[in-house]
Amino acid sequence: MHIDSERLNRGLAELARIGARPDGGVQRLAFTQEDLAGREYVAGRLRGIGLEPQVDAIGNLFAIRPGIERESGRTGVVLLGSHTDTVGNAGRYDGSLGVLSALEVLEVLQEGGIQTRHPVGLVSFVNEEGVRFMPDMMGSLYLRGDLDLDEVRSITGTDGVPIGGELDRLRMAGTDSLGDHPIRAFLEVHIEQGPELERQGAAVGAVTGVQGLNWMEVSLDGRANHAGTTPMQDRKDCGLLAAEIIREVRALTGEISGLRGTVGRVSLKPNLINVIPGRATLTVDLRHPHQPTLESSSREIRGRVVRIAREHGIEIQVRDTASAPAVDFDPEVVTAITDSMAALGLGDRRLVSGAGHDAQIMASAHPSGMIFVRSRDGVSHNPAEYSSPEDCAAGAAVLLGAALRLAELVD
Ligand code: HGY
Ligand code: MN
Ligand code: MN
Repeated sequence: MHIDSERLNRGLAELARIGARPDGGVQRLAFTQEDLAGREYVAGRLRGIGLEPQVDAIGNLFAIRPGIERESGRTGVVLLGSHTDTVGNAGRYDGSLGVLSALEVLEVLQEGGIQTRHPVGLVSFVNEEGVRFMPDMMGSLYLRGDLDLDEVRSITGTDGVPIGGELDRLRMAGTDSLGDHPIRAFLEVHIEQGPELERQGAAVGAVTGVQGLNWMEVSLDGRANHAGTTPMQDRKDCGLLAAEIIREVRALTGEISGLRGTVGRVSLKPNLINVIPGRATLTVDLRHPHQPTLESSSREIRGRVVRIAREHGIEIQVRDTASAPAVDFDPEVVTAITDSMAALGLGDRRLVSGAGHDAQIMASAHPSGMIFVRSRDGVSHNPAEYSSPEDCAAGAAVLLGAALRLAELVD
């Protein structure tokens, strides 16, 4: 029983054509036509192997292949998957590799008529990236019950559009419910998006946990004024304050070991050459593997930016927009992964994820784990994102082995 590398990598190329950009990147922002087309591609592939795709009320796509045991409290679905939505101008592997690896495992089971004790399923979560609609990891948060349907539908995007309107416009919502199925374990294949596996010369690694993340949105309200007539000391310049906040985030990362801080989005208003920015909105993304340190760092940066704004005489609002605590993955699931790696002669590398993932959300409700695939130069969220066909196939092969261990192959 082997995965078909050519089929897996052909799928990556086909999916990358959906939302393809002239520079070789891909863009399928959540709840857009491209996002829907990507999900319909996966649904079509599921039908092609005789599995009925199902969709829940916010667009999570899933399919379940029955085991020989009826689902009950004692058994549950070994769920495999990730996401197919992307950031802006993304690469073609982030998320897609996990969904297509899950599809490949199901295809191997179907074509081999393989029987497992427990059901095996695929999920493609909506809006993992959270770049248009926050919070990120929205599909898995909804499955976990952190968000209800009305909450999700009322969330407005950076473009002011509500999710409910997009779901209706795209007819992307369904009436099925993944939450009706007990889940035995969740497994996610994902590119590492960092430099560790490449540094260690390893194609794949078992992920032992994920660092925590906190997102904030900072809104500044100063005073637009004439760039030529306004004396420097009389200005309430939100552009200057935004720059000082960016510096302060970087400074804090120099004071706290292991803290990563990013100001990824800055928008100035009115954003015109001869007008002092009267308003500004910026995002702060903080990450740390030790949850108490992440929390104290978030409090610290919040206090600092409020103090700096006061010194400028500028109004400031800081809003928490997403948080995913640091998690450790389930030892039984990690062992199923490392046993599968060993059986394939793929080493025994273990690592903590720097990026957030749906598995991080799933881990607090179900035994979960992740398999990382080497990223060339550690680059991601960039059209230059690349993992070799061999490494992608290795990731899917480890997934097959781990899934069979958890779903219990029936001879
Ligand atoms: O932000 C992240 O870590 C993930 O790519 N959503
Ligand atoms: Mn991802
Ligand atoms: Mn991502």
